[in-house]
Amino acid sequence: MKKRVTVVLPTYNEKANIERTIEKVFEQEKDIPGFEINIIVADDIRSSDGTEQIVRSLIKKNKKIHFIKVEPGLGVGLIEGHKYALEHLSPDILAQLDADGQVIADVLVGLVKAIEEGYSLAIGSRFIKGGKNHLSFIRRIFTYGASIFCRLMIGPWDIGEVTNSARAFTPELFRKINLNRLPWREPTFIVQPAFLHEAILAGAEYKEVPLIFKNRLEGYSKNKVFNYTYDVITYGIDTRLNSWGVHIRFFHITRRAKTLVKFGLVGFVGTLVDFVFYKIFINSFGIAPATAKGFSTEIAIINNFILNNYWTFRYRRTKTNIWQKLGIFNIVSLGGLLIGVLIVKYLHLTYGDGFVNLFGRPIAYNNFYFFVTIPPVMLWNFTINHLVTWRREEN
Ligand SMILES: Nc1nc2c(ncn2[C@@H]2O[C@H](COP(=O)(O)OP(=O)(O)OP(=O)(O)O)[C@@H](O)[C@H]2O)c(=O)[nH]1
Ligand SMILES: [Mg+2]
Repeated sequence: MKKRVTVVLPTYNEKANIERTIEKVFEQEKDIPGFEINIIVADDIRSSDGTEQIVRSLIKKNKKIHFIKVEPGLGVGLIEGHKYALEHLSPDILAQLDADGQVIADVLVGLVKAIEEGYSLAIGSRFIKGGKNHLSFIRRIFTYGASIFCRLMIGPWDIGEVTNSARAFTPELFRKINLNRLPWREPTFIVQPAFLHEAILAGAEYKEVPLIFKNRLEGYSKNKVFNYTYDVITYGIDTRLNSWGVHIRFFHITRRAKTLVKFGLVGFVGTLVDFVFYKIFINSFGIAPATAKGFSTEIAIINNFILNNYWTFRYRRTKTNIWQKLGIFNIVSLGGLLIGVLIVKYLHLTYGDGFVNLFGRPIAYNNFYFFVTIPPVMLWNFTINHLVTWRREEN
């Protein structure tokens, strides 16, 4: 009876590479006698280039290939892939590789052998003898920078490679890893260093084996180096704080803060839209300030909904569809609209129409009425939309 190693290949638009990668992986079977290879392609639901069709046609000829569709994010692809393997394939070793042909597939042989030697985690590494990194200069700087930073902040010092997916581990180790703490659902590559960290906390005995990393064969990179840097730094700080006993979920907060920053920018644009229409309604149509504010805000609401849905909260999986969200967003924003209208009404009743001279120019009171409404309305909007409209689906 042969032992089985399952290899997860996460894909996101890899039609140009997936077939060759699968072939190369199966070719390694001859160098790991006693093992049978099974492949799980974990294809991102956003993949639209026909990766799925290619894999499905390969599956017809080869039952050792499996296919799952997964939610966005590299971490989701990897973790769901391993979960699938554990549920359906009774693997002896879990492995994972990039699907774009960048890693020379023979690393798999080294990975499997390390597990056979008794290690519970094998790491494909560009940092040890025999390993190579053929990326562009900028990307190499990132690889080195991330490595040094993670060794210092997260540890352990003796692991060089933290940012590559080429790894193998035992099912026992995988089951011990605290997936609730691992930010694997975040659509960022942080899962690579974070998984390593959690594996070590779970008691992994590790070994690095040489990995040769080329430039990708075809297709385009999904690695957003800037975002990745942000995440590596905040994750590193998070783990360091935790090791000092400061449990403030720094990584989580700074990732959420990204959302808050985006929401703030949308709010800013919306406020400009609101203000422009508010002034047009007052000056060109002679509409009273409070009424003008009501109409201009509704226009801004629609503007903000579109921006938030397709940008700020783009990756949020919610239980509601877009029309329900638009409805909820509108109801929620009506709260903000009401707050705005009441404030303008109150100020208008109290102070009336008038002008102040600012830098030699007369500025209408209604401008100030408008600006007073911004902070309370923003606060209301963010809180409620965060908690209600784009409420994360619970699992
Ligand atoms: N399922 C899934 N797979 C992904 C996602 N992002 C990347 N991948 C796959 O993960 C692997 C690594 O992604 P790459 O874009 O090659 O990242 P990289 O190797 O750091 O960048 P390059 O050097 O430019 O290729 C590839 O097989 C991708 O198709 C994702 O969001 N979901
Ligand atoms: Mg790649």
